[in-house]
Amino acid sequence: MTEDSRGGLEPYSVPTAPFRPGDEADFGGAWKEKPGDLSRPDPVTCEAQETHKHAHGLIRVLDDDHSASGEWNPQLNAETLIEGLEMMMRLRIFDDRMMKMQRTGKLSFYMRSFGEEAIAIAQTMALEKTDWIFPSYRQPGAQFVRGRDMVSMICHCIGNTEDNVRGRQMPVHYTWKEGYFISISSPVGTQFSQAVGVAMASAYKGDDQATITWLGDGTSAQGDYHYGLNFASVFKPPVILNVVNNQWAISTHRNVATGGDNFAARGLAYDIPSLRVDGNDFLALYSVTKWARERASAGKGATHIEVYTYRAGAHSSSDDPSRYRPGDEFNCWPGGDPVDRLKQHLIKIGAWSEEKDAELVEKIDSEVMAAYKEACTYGDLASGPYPPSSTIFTEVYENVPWHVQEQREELGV
Ligand SMILES: Cc1ncc(C[n+]2csc(CCOP(=O)(O)OP(=O)(O)O)c2C)c(N)n1
Ligand SMILES: [Mg+2]
Repeated sequence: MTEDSRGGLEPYSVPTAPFRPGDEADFGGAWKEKPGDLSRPDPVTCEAQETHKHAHGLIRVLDDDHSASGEWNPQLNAETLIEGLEMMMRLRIFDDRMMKMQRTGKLSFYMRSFGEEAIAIAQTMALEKTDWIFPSYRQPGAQFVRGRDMVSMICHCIGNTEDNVRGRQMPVHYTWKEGYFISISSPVGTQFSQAVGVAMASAYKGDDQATITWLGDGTSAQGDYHYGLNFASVFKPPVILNVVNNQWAISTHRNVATGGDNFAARGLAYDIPSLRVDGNDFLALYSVTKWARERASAGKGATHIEVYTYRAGAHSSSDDPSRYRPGDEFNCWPGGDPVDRLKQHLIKIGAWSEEKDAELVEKIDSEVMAAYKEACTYGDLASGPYPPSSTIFTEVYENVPWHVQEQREELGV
């Protein structure tokens, strides 16, 4: 019960966002949690109750001065870190180019990973190459880690003749069999229970394949999230369940998705070890995912992770965040910019420089531009060519049902 403005008691409360357009956003300054604060329990013997502090705190490795420390430091070599930085930069530049394509009518719709680049990239780098990936639309970066060709990704977004799903999916709803990367469904959240099911199948077959999946803060208010957690709790399959708390679900603030301030701790009620991690800290993300993967390999079941971050850009090309939040919120975010933080860390350890960084940006820029030009030779939204209409009817059913066959004949394709 909350007291209303008239002094009476209201039988419910309707949360609202802490800051609205015109307000000054204030997240309380630098993180209070420090890199060495939390121990790294043995992943094989760890029980859910031992992760109480990890679910309520924040696992960090990179400090505000860009040094790396604490038990969660994955001790990655500089080469691996530079690889991670390069993929994050590629994703950011790729996203910017795709948004320009959308704004000039060359593709219909787009969603950027801006501010969240470290998530899919660090977490996928911590996995084995044949682990299953069940992303939301905010983790296309996993495909860079698995080596997908950019031209093929752009062709999908356009839905042109070289689109590997022949225009059957919305842009950014990538699917890529060779990379074990499974397409999201547009109704958000379905990937959670699918991921748990696939992980159960891996365990049943005795494969050493784990499954990773992500959904957003807003989506975690749906039943699919809880069904997934419950099956994971009961059957203990090798699955890594991430809730990406980026503060917003389009225009709905994350405090409408959970009663508390915390998403990670909800996993404890399902008896699943639960961690909360700085989602803009490449090293911490890599480390928690390795930890979860070790549990999966040892047959210890699921790990639940809240990835704490901020959606720096608009929800999608159809959204205008200036309508519902202050324009400078991202600049106030204590987690900073994930790409810049890894870059600064590399500079600090003497493995990188501003000059090398500028060269890399230029190299990626021209790679993306070349991929974009090549993809457009297979067709763009404005002028085609498009996949033939007959593809509406092919590659879905092995035995085409009579009514679909009838529709195909009616269309005459
Ligand atoms: C079942 C369902 N309801 C609503 C929508 C429309 N929708 C698409 S994305 C989205 C917001 C999801 O926010 P969140 O889960 O926080 O993920 P984020 O976009 O922040 O990564 C909504 C409401 C949808 N696609 N499916
Ligand atoms: Mg969100």
